[in-house]
Amino acid sequence: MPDEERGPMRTQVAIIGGGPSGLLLSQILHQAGVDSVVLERRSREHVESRIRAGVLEQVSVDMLDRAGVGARMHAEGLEHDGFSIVYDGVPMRIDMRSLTDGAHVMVYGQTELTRDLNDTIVGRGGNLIFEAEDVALHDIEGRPYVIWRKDGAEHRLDCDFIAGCDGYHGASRASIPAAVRREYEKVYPFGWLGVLADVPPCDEELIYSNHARGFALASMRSQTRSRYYIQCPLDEHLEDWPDEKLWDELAIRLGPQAAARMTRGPALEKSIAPLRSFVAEPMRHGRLFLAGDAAHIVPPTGAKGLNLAASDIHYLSEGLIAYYRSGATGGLDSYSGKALARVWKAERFSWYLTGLTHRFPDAAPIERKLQIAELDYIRCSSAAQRAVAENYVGLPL
Ligand code: RFL
Ligand code: PHB
Repeated sequence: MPDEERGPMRTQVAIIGGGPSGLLLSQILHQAGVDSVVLERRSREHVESRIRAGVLEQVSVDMLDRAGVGARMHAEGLEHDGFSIVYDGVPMRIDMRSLTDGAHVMVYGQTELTRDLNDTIVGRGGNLIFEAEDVALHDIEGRPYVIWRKDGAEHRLDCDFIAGCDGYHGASRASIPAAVRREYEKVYPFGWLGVLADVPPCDEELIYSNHARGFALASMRSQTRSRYYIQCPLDEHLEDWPDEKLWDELAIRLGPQAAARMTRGPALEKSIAPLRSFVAEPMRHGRLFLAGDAAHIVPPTGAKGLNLAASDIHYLSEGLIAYYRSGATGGLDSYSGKALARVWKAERFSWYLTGLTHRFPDAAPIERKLQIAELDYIRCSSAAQRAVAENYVGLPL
């Protein structure tokens, strides 16, 4: 029977967007007996093939475990105790484990995490609708509902709350009236050109390099799959970076030690992403709650984007579950404030690490001197190293 004849669907929480935030929220709510429907604009194949983040903080790992989706991550993910920052050609290792109370990070691709969440939700017959077009949010200050189109038909979903998990370009943030929305933004004068290749990584740990030709990062997805990035101008074209030229550039920027251990291979994927710091406040309006990239963007230096999506979902799911258990609205009322307090600290760290490791085209000579002084200070101060490590492994919830 067509939906129009069945009447509108109903759920407790309508989740817009089936990226990491939306999927994780759906799973955590399900565990607590709260009903949700996820509306995702793209196909499952498209969502699972987007190459993005790769580093999970301990608090994100713990959340995925509690959500019951951590098994493959523990079997296939790589635990990292440290990373290096190279400048003036010499590596400086930040030993996260010894500088914190034994904390580490987990290298596990966003593609894999998304697949694990999709498998779990689809496997239990969860309500996850792909290829939902023209999603529109209505009456968010009253009795909310969502309208979308799929296969040529219009559908309607009535709900108690809407979770806007639809990323930076989604429909949710734009549904909050401009008069109550404050947006803070910084656009950096460069982007990252990323390459993925089925070759072993050049090191056991990540290397962030500040080089005269621009920043470079050596990262990985597994023992046999590497992910590298170089800083590039915003108007750079991928056609101008054939594989060999990119490997040559990485070898120069990462320094001779890494270059000697770097294995070259054909690129599986190449892409250019602009760098931006962005926060929209507040993260709640009426019965709409924003989470993840829908509310904030960090530059990728420090790998905080995906982790902030997870911490938003922690606070939001707590508020929603408490509401459905007892009718208490305290957790929902404090959501925006709690989430933003953590978001701004990660924004600060991502901006700081970007400033420390990149070459700014318009930097005055004094700014380069100050950058070197800051790096030298970190090299010789365990207090400064501890501050970097504490933020990199992730601040407590
Ligand atoms: P996502 O992953 O963007 O998911 C949002 C989902 O919503 C869907 N959508 C809609 N659905 C319905 N109706 C609409 N109108 C919709 N509009 C959009 C989208 O198809 C999508 O499936 O946001 P979420 O879930 O908040 O997760 C956030 C993370 O994905 C993000 O923070 C990180 O991937 C950021 N990020 C990186 N973070 C890192 O920590 N390390 C990285 O190396 C890294 N690389 C990246 C990145 C983000 C990138 N983007 C967004 C351009 C590289 C890129 C290219
Ligand atoms: C990645 O592997 O994609 C990655 C790792 C660390 C970062 C950013 C991206 O800071």
